Amino acid sequence: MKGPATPDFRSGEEDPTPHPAPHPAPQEVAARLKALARGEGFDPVGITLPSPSRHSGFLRGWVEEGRHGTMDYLARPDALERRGDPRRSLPVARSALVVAHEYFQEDPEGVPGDPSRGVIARYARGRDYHRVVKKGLDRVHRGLEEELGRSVAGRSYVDTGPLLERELGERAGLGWFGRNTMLIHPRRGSYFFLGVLLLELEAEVDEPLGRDHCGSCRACLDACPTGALLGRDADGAPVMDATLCISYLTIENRGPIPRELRPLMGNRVYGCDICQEVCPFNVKFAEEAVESGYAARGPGERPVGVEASGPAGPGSESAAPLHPGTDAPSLVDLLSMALSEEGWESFSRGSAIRRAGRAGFARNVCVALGNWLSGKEEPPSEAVRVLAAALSDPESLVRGHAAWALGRISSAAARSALERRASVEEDPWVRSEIISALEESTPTRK
Ligand code: B12
Ligand code: SF4
Ligand code: SF4
Repeated sequence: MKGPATPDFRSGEEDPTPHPAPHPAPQEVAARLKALARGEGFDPVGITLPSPSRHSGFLRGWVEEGRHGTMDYLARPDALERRGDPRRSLPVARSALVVAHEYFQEDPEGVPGDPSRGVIARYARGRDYHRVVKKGLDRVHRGLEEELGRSVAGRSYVDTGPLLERELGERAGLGWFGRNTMLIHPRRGSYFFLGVLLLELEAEVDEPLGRDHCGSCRACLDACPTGALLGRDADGAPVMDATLCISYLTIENRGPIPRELRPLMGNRVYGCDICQEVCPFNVKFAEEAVESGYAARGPGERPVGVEASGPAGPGSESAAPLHPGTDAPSLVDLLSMALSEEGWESFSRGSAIRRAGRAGFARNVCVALGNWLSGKEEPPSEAVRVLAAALSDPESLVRGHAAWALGRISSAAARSALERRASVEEDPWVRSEIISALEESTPTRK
């Protein structure tokens, strides 16, 4: 029996079976990746091997000491394993592209100097960076596949998986570990997000900077209001006690803020930039970010690129704004917004701020109000009114912090709001906050 005719390719007949394109040279992959990444606005960019972490022992010790607080996603055994080795996330990975996306913006007039206004950390004033950076990385990935004419296995991460992003960034030459634990670039500073694209293709790697540029500077350690930065350990690793960090307390922490730390937060209602603001590398090199999506927004506005959900949503001509902006918002307006689900939904849509949750954010604003009002001779009545309203919030977390804030005010109105709530409050922790607040408050003014 005669089999099917065998095609003779040497004769020029076309091969019907698709053949994978040959492996491109590592130098070519690196050059293409970097050009594509820069085209997306990422800068600096670098490449490293997805090899095991040199510092997973440090991470384990840090977690064992409880420095991570309640961030259980850092401490789970499987997550520790995966953080220690990027190939646990993508076994075929042979290279890691690490990109920086800058987000610096000047503080709007009013913050941080005016204690009646809330300070939102720069990184969270505009559009959620996870989406912005991830979309950019995915476009780089697709662009590489198009240019090479083949599919390339890969996965992108922006604080979205168990990778030690700063360590990968350090290895890819994007910066060094500052005493404030940030990855700092010697001519750009540290106001940048990191994103990582793991790829199956080999790519030429970059050299780490290999030098700590902090020298004898200790500005961040001296400026941190809560003493969260503990300096370098015997091996030179910068150590933070995250349970003391305002960023942790206002974003990741789901429970009450320890009483002794509340006064140290000032008017920081979401995240904290202090240890970056004082860093000489930011003072000298930080420049307004090119990415417009990260810009602060005014009352009723959504982050650039985020669509409104309904026809009469905030920002539309017909409706009054449901929420304040992220540019020096008044604390009273912030708390009024956060006491309503609708206001919170509108304010946090498309923003990284959503991570704190409504109750967590309201908690933070109550603390900032308490810090502002404790120094006031005549507390503004609208501030006392909104805190009194927060005493009836469905979440005990909000009620307890509102009680603390009212206890910092020496007015009869604050005291009577506390007394009224004391007669109906059933939650034991909130009751204890009300009792302490009543002990602390002295009714001298109306
Ligand atoms: C958990 C977390 C936090 C926690 C803990 C922060 C911390 N310092 O660990 C909290 C909530 C406090 C936090 C705060 C902030 N965060 Co954060 N956070 C993370 C997250 C998810 C994990 C970090 C982590 O693993 N921490 C555990 C510690 C042990 O790891 P590490 O900091 O990488 O520590 C390394 C060094 O100690 C080093 N090391 C060990 N031994 C040795 C020895 C020597 C000699 C040396 C030099 C180094 C060294 O190895 C360790 C492991 O890599 C990352 C995203 C990610 N997946 O990586 C973002 C990330 C680190 N955060 C980021 C940002 C922007 C912030 C804030 C600025 C936000 C804000 N404005 O409020 C603040 C900054 C506070 C600060 N000073 O760090 C960026 C940082 C970008 C940059 N330029 O560095 C990241 C990378 C997110 C992103 N994708 O952009 N964050
Ligand atoms: S982010 Fe703020 S609280 Fe946290 S370490 Fe830096 S200065 Fe301290
Ligand atoms: S403030 Fe000084 S010590 Fe801190 S990270 Fe910057 S250069 Fe290093």
